[in-house]
Amino acid sequence: HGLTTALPAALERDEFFIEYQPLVHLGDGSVRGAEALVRWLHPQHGVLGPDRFIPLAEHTGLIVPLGRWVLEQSVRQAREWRERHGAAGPLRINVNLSPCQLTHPGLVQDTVDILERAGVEPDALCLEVTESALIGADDDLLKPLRRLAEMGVDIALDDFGTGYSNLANLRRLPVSILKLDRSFTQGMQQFPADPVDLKIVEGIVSLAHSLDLAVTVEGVETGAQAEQLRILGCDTAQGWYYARPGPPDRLHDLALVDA
Ligand code: G
Ligand code: G
Ligand code: MN
Ligand code: NA
Repeated sequence: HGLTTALPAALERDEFFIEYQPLVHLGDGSVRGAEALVRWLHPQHGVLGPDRFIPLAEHTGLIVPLGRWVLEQSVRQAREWRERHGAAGPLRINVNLSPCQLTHPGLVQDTVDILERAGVEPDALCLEVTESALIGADDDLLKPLRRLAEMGVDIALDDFGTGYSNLANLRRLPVSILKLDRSFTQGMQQFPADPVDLKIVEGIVSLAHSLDLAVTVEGVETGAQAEQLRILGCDTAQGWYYARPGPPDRLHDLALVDA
């Protein structure tokens, strides 16, 4: 596969870049942070989204150095926002982790080093792991996540609700945030929303809060969705209604607007 063989050189030639999508507090609409989303500016094919190359990078193991690069860039960016943002409050950064990064022995130390080099406190960082990556996870897999969580790094369960995980299982995972999958948000398109969808989200939010987990909703595209999800008690939202993924300076500007 052409893209696969081009990946290592692309990392060396600095062809990857990161876009940031804001995370918005549903209660007051303020920007609280952003999710880092990697892209590849391919010399022939133009901008490629992660769906085009992350699976290839996972397959070849390049995801480990690529993931480390994404983490380093994102944490440095968070540092820059925090310096420029001043009184408006700290902006947090969410970074996606692949399952292969979880099993790589360097994860904890690399993360500690990256935070220290940038002078960023662990509680400014949230690592997103998909629900499916943690289904049936044994203690060896959870150990590095536990250590990161003990240091103050937030762990979010990404795409929650798509992996049919045992809800009772949530208790033993070192997660502090549930990211509710886009499919739930799509059920809120009409106002009022489908009563069954409302009940399901209401149930998830109440379970999450009773376990001390915050709820972030993805894929918010309209004000009506945002309003219904706010009424249901969701804490944070992300989606095109607020902003598409974009360059770091735009996030800074958005955050200043509501400062
Ligand atoms: O925003 P976009 O459509 O490009 O993101 C698609 C998917 O790619 C997201 O669900 C996200 O989980 C994944 N993704 C984006 N950036 C990264 C990354 O740096 N590492 C990993 N492992 N996945 C990412
Ligand atoms: O990690 P995750 O797979 O959740 O990454 C977010 C993905 O969802 C990215 O591909 C991003 O571009 C996409 N996305 C972000 N906001 C919206 C939205 O409001 N609607 C839709 N349909 N997709 C979105
Ligand atoms: Mn994510
Ligand atoms: Na997601």
